Amino acid sequence: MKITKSDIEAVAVKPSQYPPENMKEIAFAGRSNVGKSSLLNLLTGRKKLAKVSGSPGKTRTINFYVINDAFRIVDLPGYGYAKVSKSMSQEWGGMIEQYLQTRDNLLKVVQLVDIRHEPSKQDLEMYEYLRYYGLDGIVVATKADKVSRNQIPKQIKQIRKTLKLGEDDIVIPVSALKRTGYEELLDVIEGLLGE
Ligand SMILES: Nc1nc2c(ncn2[C@@H]2O[C@H](COP(=O)(O)OP(=O)(O)OP(=O)(O)O)[C@@H](O)[C@H]2O)c(=O)[nH]1
Ligand SMILES: [Mg+2]
Repeated sequence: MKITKSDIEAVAVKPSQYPPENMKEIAFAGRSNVGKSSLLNLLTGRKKLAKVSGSPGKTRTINFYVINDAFRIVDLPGYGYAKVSKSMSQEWGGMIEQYLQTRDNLLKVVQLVDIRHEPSKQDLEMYEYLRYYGLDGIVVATKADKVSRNQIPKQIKQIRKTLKLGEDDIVIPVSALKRTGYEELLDVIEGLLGE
């Protein structure tokens, strides 16, 4: 699949601001600064579609992007930054959780983790949450340019172990900097949309 058209459709903090459930959606989740917005820009080939920042907590709303007039990618705010000490459920304060729980046209959530680090406790909580709702199965390991080529399999193995991934779950190393890995993710998304 190639993305030839992409546009922001809605910015929401509550369900009344969501667009209608008339297109399938794929959401990006992960801790602040992991590279969710950068991944959206990489997939769409648009450098400035989503705002990216070196300091965590850039995306604070749920942003809906229409892709090829056919489906949506939803860029979620990151977790694990603002109120580190609070539990996941408190921290989400409803916004992300509400979206994940109520959105009938949500197909899958792509969970992003930084390839350099062992997934955090919150990453694991997030993934287990996704598993509970049947939204799991796709993990993107971001910032693959930050580790040497031969480190990649080792890091992926650790991600698989820590997140307790099953054999059918996939981990795709991606670099927004080097623009690598995204074709595989697009193929996976295409497969999901065709199911
Ligand atoms: N080296 C490298 N840096 C990256 C990559 N992807 C993202 N970054 C950098 O990581 C920082 C955070 O990227 P964002 O895309 O804003 O992260 P985010 O997950 O959307 O963050 P929040 O909106 O705060 O949740 C920025 O400085 C990006 O340039 C990558 O593949 N390689
Ligand atoms: Mg962001």
